[in-house]
Amino acid sequence: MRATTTIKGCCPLDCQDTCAWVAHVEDGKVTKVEGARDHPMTRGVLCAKVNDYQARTYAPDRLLHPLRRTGPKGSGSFERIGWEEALDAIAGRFKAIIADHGPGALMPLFYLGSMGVVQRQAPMRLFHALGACKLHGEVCGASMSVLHAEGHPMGFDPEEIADSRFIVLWGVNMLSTCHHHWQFIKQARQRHGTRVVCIDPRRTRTAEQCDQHIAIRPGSDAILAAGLAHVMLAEGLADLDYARATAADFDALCEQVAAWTPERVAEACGIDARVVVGLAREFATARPAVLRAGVAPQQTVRGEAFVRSLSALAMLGGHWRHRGGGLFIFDAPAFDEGAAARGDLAPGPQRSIDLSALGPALTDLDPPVKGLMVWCMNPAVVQVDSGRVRRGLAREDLFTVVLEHFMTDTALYADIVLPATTQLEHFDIVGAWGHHYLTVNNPAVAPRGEAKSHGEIMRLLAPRLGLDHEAFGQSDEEIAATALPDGLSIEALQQAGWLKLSPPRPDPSKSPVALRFAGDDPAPVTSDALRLLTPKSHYFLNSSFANMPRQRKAQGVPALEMHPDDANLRGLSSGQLVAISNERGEIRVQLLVTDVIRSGAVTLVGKWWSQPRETAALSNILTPSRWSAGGQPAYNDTFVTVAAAAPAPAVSG
Ligand SMILES: Nc1nc2c(c(=O)[nH]1)N[C@H]1C(S)=C(S)[C@@H](COP(=O)(O)OP(=O)(O)OC[C@H]3O[C@@H](n4cnc5c(=O)[nH]c(N)nc54)[C@H](O)[C@@H]3O)O[C@H]1N2
Ligand SMILES: Nc1nc2c(c(=O)[nH]1)N[C@H]1C(S)=C(S)[C@@H](COP(=O)(O)OP(=O)(O)OC[C@H]3O[C@@H](n4cnc5c(=O)[nH]c(N)nc54)[C@H](O)[C@@H]3O)O[C@H]1N2
Ligand code: SF4
Ligand SMILES: [Mo]
Repeated sequence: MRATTTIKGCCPLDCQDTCAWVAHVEDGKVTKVEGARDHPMTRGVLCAKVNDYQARTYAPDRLLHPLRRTGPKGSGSFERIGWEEALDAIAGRFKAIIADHGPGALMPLFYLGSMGVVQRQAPMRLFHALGACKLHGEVCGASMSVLHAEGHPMGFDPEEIADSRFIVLWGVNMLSTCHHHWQFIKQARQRHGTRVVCIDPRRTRTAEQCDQHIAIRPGSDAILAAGLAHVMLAEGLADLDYARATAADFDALCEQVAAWTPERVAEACGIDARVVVGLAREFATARPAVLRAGVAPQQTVRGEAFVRSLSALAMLGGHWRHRGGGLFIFDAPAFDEGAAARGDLAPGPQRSIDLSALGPALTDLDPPVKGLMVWCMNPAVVQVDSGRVRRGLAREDLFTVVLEHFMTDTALYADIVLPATTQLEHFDIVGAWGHHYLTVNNPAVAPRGEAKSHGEIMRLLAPRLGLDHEAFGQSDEEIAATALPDGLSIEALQQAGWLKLSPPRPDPSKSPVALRFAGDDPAPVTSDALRLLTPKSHYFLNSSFANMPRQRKAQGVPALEMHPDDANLRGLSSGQLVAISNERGEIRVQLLVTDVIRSGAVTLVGKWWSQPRETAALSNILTPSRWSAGGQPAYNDTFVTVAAAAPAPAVSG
């Protein structure tokens, strides 16, 4: 029998659950990863994306050596080079850019491909110390961050939801996107007979498990919220004392909802007026209710109106008074991830670029960005208006470095590609955006090939860039330690595996905030335009895993879901190839006629890559260069026409 050792680690992916795992190692190879049984969120199970994470580490198409571009940008022509050569080339080019254009011409770009503190923040030390650009903004939930910064509480310990008496899952597909939260819903149902309502234009696998599904017209959620408030005030169901204490402008609030009668709301939201009244009564009389909201409804030009309306509703109901009540969109353990980036190394003020607007950053900025380093993000697939992003990435005068596991659409545009370690091969600590545990990840095996951690890449680049501060000599463990709260050491965290670092439960009654209900109607729709929604897929994590055989097979092929009424109007039927188009471009996929999506909207699930050709479906070719006032990319303000497409002629040869 071969000896198996087990190593404690955790999932690095951008998901609310941050699962702890146990990696099983035989003969220096990870044979499986299992969810940690004793972790209060994970409880022994990983999700359908990650339960064979080792396959990602051992994938045959994994990047294992540095590469240099040899053909046109985007063409995929690269040659293998050594690390010395790659690092010298990057440092040489970065120094030349600084000499010619100043450090503000160098741009970092990273998001949440790994949520690890070291993988995310270590490279930022270089950019800060050089006085290069820094980043602000978010791709994902900029609206909730804006409201949070204003003082609106956005979450609490999700374990409390086991004691909620009424749960509204508002634009969240929990059973696909954060399924470890479902256990608390189950407990609430068992303990208290709690009813669960789902508000989503699509009948998701989550909606199917709820007591009621309200298939709202997308983009009209703030109006529904105003309608619920209208009924609560009209029927004397609001918690007026609490609302007066929390709202900076309570009378204005009442005025805003006066016109939103159930009938008017029903018309705007495409639902029944009785549903509005029923929901308002249940929500108002539960002690307490929780609004458990997701990300997609924020991803419009009016994202802040959505979040602000839900915050107002939770306060009007007085739900924050009780354990398990209030609004939950996100919450996180209390530690300071940003400290690991060492912003204090900056010699002076830095130019700051919105990380969610790479298209404008690369095509519009003056003075232009001349050097770009990307890690933990696949902007050529995930950013809005990806045609514009690609035009930027294709600029011959832009020098681009990409740190990656795979040859993604973004890596195809790189001048230099560096192979990064996976979570089984490096040390890191990982926070969460849906619970309060900070979890440690110990490396299970040595890196494959020549892959390196981002801490190591930082340590190797720093001296070449003339940076010699002690911050550049720190180990990955020391880099991680800079993010820990006072009194907590990496050793103590490693000993424990994970620690609950709960922030205090919010008490909105202590500091009034600006509550508002949005009054304006959702974007007008022309007769044949359909709203394109591009929600998360069950088997991919955004664009991650779209190249992995098991996950691809399980996800199937890209397909456009369309309601039978909309299909009949256009004479379209299931299985045929359709062209989805607007002024920015066109993509072609199979049609699936189904009533899982309400009429007026169509859904293309999943972030597919441009390769292989048979499953190419880059939905962000169609999404607009538009952001909410708070900087949220408006993925879901995408209007398209759909028509039959002749199949592309077969290529002979
Ligand atoms: N399996 C899987 N899990 C993931 C991810 C993934 O890609 N795959 N991604 C991770 C990330 S980065 C995030 S941000 C989270 C997101 O997690 P969620 O917020 O759950 O995911 P979304 O798919 O963005 O949106 C949720 C639901 O909102 C609905 N929706 C769309 N527009 C509207 C609207 O106008 N109103 C209402 N009420 N509903 C609307 C969609 O149909 C969808 O079912 O998931 C994380 N977890
Ligand atoms: N149309 C549309 N677009 C969307 C969305 C949508 O719903 N619809 N959702 C948006 C949302 S909510 C989000 S959060 C974004 C997500 O956008 P991204 O954060 O870009 O997420 P991924 O697509 O998973 O890409 C992450 C990349 O990081 C790489 N990676 C993972 N771990 C590491 C590591 O340790 N080191 C390095 N160097 N690389 C690593 C992965 O291989 C992957 O290519 O997409 C957004 N884009
Ligand atoms: S993606 Fe989310 S649910 Fe899946 S293993 Fe990672 S943290 Fe857990
Ligand atoms: Mo996200």
